[in-house]
Amino acid sequence: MKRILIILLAALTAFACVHAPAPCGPVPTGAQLEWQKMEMNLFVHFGPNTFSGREWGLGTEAEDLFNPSALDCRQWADIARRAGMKGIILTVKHHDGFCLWPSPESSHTVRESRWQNGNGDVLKELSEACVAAGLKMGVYISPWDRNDPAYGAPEYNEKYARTLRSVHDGRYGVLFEQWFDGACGEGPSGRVQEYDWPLFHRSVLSLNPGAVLFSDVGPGCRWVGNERGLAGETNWSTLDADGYAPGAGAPPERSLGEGDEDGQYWIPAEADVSIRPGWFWRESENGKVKSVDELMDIYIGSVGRNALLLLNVPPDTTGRIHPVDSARLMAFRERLDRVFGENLAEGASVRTSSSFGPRYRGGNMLDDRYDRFWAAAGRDTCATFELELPGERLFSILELKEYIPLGQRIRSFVVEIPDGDGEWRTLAEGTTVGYRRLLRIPPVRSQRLRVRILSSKASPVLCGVGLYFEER
Ligand code: FUL
Repeated sequence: MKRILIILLAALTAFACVHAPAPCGPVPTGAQLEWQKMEMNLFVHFGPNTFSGREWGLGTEAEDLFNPSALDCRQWADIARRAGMKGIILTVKHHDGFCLWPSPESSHTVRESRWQNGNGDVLKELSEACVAAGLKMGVYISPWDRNDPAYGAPEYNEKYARTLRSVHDGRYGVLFEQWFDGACGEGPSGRVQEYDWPLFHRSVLSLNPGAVLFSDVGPGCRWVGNERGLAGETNWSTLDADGYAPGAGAPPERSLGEGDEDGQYWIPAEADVSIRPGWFWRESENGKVKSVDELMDIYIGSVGRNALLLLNVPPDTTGRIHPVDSARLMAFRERLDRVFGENLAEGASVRTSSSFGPRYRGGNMLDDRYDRFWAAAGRDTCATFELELPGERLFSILELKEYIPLGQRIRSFVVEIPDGDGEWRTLAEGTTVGYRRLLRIPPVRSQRLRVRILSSKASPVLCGVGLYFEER
């Protein structure tokens, strides 16, 4: 009898495991999923340009130009953490070639400068500050180098690969992202380098397999195609990257912003933008720091469109983030908390057109666990769900989250509320969802709301729904 019971139990468990929604198309790796969950990171442009006022250094600057009077990476990390960011990416080598760490591969580094008598190491200071603040750290190491005499010759590729290895070998901890910039110009010899991308990728991944590699075309994540921090209204995390390369060979701006619905690779978008007009700090731009309203539009247009936001806040010549920028970031955080602090859909009852089984009910969308989701029945690609809130609520943003380990599926949906006659009236329309979609809708007071998926590549799988009110 006991044996029969055990066999029955095993059969039931096996059935439950098999009877789960199947993935659709490419899916993220574990590292890509963790990366996407970071949502918003701090970008830090810092180096000789901070002192010269240039955007692209020439590579001929004296090392002594770099001399921050009161470098404070803990301040950067503290500000990033309080703003709600999860990581920091620092330009440890921009196009001028100057290295913010004593790179063994270069003679144009902090070691050759008078800053801290040549004993300083910004990368080390930042890695310690990130550990203390509980943040992840990533690096921007420009392949284009206007200082290195080898640039433009085949041996430069080897040298650059060694540079990558010397940063990713663990001495600065585990780095979550490697930023490969697309800009590629002439070096001191007047020649342009032909990059060996497979070598560069191998060099990082062999030592740091969890690193997400950024470039115009991934492979870990892709540039969003503009420097305004905005993804397409439609934004697929899949891309047809074959035949394309970073830089001049990149796909058109529109593909980068929107992805490709049937792209073969999972390469989600990263939206980079500066809080100031330039990437580097400049005294003359202290009055041009983006407003909270502008930052909010950027947030909705990036995080709210299935992209990761990489917001650049460049330190000044002291080596600290300027008070104007830090105050703006804190005000931005306050606004985010005010808008998203309370999910007005909480406590709602959820009715769905179908569900894949008892483990995949609509109510799962309202708990905070990412891995508990509503899955519609296998053929229900035009599924709907309806929320009945505990009372009337005023809201102006709808949030939807797809459970992306099963792929990105939804192509389009409509949002409806009942009118006075009990008929459903369309309030807004949306296209893709992805990891997180924030759709601004006309402010409305209602107790009921319906989302109708119009088209989906496979039955929808949603792990989150939210309603929020934003004063505008
Ligand atoms: C660009 C660079 O040329 C800019 O200087 C900046 O670093 C930006 C983030 O990427 O390609």
